[in-house]
Amino acid sequence: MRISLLLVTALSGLAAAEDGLNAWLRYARISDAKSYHKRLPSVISTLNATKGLPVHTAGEELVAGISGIFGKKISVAKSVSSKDTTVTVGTVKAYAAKDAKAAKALPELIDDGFYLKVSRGNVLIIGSNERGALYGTFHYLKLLAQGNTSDFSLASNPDAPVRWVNQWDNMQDGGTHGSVERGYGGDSIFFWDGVIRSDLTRVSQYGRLLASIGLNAVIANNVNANASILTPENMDGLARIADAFRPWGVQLGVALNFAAPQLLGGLDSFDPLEPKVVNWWQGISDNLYKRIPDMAGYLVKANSEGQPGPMTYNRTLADGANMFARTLQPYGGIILFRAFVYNHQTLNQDRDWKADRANAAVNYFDGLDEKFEDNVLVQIKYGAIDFQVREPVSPLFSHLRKTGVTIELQITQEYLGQQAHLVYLAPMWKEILDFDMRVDNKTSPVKDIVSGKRFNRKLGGYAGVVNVGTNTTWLGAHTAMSNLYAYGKLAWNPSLKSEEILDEWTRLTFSSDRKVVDVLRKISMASWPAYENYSGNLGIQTLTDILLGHYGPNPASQDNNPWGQWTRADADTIGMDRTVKNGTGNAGQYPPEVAAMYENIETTPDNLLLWFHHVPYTQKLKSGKTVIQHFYDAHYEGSATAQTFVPLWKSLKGKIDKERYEHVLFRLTYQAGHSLVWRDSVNQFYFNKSGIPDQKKRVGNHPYRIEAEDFTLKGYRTYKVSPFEAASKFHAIVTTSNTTVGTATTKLNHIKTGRYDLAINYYDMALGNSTWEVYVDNSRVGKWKGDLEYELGRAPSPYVDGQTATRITFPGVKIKKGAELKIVGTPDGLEPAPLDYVSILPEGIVD
Ligand code: GCV
Repeated sequence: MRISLLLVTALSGLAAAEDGLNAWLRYARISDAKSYHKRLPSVISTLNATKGLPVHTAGEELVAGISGIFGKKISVAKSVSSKDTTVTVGTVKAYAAKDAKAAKALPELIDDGFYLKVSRGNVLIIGSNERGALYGTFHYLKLLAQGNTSDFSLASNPDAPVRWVNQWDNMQDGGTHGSVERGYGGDSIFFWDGVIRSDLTRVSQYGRLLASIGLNAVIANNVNANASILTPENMDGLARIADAFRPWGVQLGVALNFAAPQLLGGLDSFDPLEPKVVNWWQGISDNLYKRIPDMAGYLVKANSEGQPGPMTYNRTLADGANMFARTLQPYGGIILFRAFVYNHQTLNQDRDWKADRANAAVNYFDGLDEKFEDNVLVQIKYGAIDFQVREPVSPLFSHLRKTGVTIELQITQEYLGQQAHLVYLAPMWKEILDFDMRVDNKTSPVKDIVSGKRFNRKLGGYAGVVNVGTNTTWLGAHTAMSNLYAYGKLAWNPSLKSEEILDEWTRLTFSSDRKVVDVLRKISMASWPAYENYSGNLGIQTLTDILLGHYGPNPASQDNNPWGQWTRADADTIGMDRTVKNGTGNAGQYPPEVAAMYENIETTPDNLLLWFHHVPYTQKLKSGKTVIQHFYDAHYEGSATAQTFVPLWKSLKGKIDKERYEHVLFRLTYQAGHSLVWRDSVNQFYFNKSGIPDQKKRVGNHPYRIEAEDFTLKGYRTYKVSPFEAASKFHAIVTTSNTTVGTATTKLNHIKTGRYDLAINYYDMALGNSTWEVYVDNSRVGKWKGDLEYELGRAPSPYVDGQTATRITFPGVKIKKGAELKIVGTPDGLEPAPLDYVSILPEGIVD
């Protein structure tokens, strides 16, 4: 009963406003809908459907889809006459029971695969299993939603069996980084106040989205796991989550805290070789499977970033993983054991030129390949460090031959703009998946290592850190959902092209209008290169604040701490020397052909130059530019590209519903402003460090700017910003107290009378909601509030820094020569209405 209620709620959401909840499954009415009716089936026949299982769900989804897209009411029939055009859905087994001969003639299907045939209104959707039948149904509905009713047939099989989602949801708000660690779309849809939520409607809706892109399991709780997930009450709650997912063919898995036997079980040890510990875990697995017979398995982060693990007892990582694996074997479960193992406390950049976090995974896992149980998969982040804007593929992919692996991708944009910047990630993932590791000098693309093909392994696949939340947009921004869509699509078929995935997503999410598809393609395909250009290029990593929110610029934070995301930048040189000859030896962890390429500066691609080599700023790139000039130029180019997103999106006005049009416009406008913050911070930082001027004389030279500290101040005072580069000319102004209203005035004697874009750079901290008003000759041009912490889900910051720096622009303001410009800042809470500068920009100029 509970399950069917959830289903009804999920499906009835279809008619809701365009708030993003239905993402790409809107089933929006197609134009000229009636003209399709005769080409559509008139009844649905579900073979052997059981309520609460995917074939039954498929029937309901077909009813909802065909009614939504075409306004045609069809229903699931008990019996079907030969006169009806029918959509038949079921498993191979059920189909064979009905028509053994026809079932024999089906193409080969592996687990989760499906066969789909459309023939003059008759449709056959046969899955290798229930899940496959649902996947085939979604495939058919996606075609219908794009107006495609043509006859065709297709057999589709997944490239890899493991296509999982990892959510980093804490049991409690205020856990590591809030309710969802590195989540920018609101609170957890699973947990609240230490327990599983009673209303799991959103979980069911999430299951629907995941099933529609072929994803088959979810770890709902954070890898930084709280042992309390395993209390009997929470195990019951987990069973309810599994119930909510089951109709969608999505299995549930659990992230474990290695020390749970001690933390929760009251044992005096969590040594994986101690029988009492092993028994304790066996009891946990038994109890979980009693409640969730189809549980997918476990995810474990051990001996990393403060998490406990087997090495606490001088046991190997394999000893740890195998302990869990054996408890799962009676039930067919698997364990994903993370390769993200490193010590964040002992690395020392001053003492040891050869210290390197990028070496950790291979160092820890070497020698263990033969030792893992068959149901252990090692889960490897795509790069050797941590989800940076560009990293070489993790060398560990080439070391494990016997052990299955999953590649960990991050859909939530932790280091990549936190959904406040649009960054379409499929092109980056494609580069990684297509990268040829040349193991044994043979073709070895990462996608074939991951799927298991390259080393003949049965198990392997994908784990995507998604981190949706209660926001109706799921990820915090409508456009960020193209990344989730692309993740599912690539996990099913990594050979798809980024553009084709995107176009399909756009048509389903927004509109099939050619212009809409073109504009989203233009913006999205330009977005990763732009972000790389303005946030950290040449393989230097995302130059963000790694000690605080991982969001805004702060290059200095990379170095001089044990986190190991170093740049080793000094006055003359920059980059990590990872060569074998002279550096950390990391290049040597790759198979010989790749190692040779990275060892040699001549053959290292420019976009990874500073990942592998420590060079002077004056080092010439293959383009002929110096490293430092490339930095300057790239930051200008990247942020210039981000400016184009706004007019491109505006050209779609009227073609997108108002709610989503405004939502996306707001974010793209913000991104355009914040990309300038990135540009100026990083450029100022390296100009200051190297002392080498920009050949094009842009860096540090902004003729349209008036620094806030140069205004006449009343109730405001000058404030030295830290890090210095987060403010133009290193200073901002703040109100003299948090109850004093500040006024900053200046005379615009240097401009000609005319229309200008008035751009104001200010800081919106998470400590209050200051208000600013701007006047020209006492006439108010605008007023705004510092409430971005509610509008954007990105990590909040209480500081005047690169995370909070932002821009607001008032376009086309008429200003007379000699006019008085006045800004009034009213502090709120502890936010002192900070201001950095004002730019009076002639039309067409952005600076
Ligand atoms: C879940 C990075 C993130 C952490 C995350 C960790 C991991 O360090 O910043 O939030 O913790 O990776 O993947 O385990």
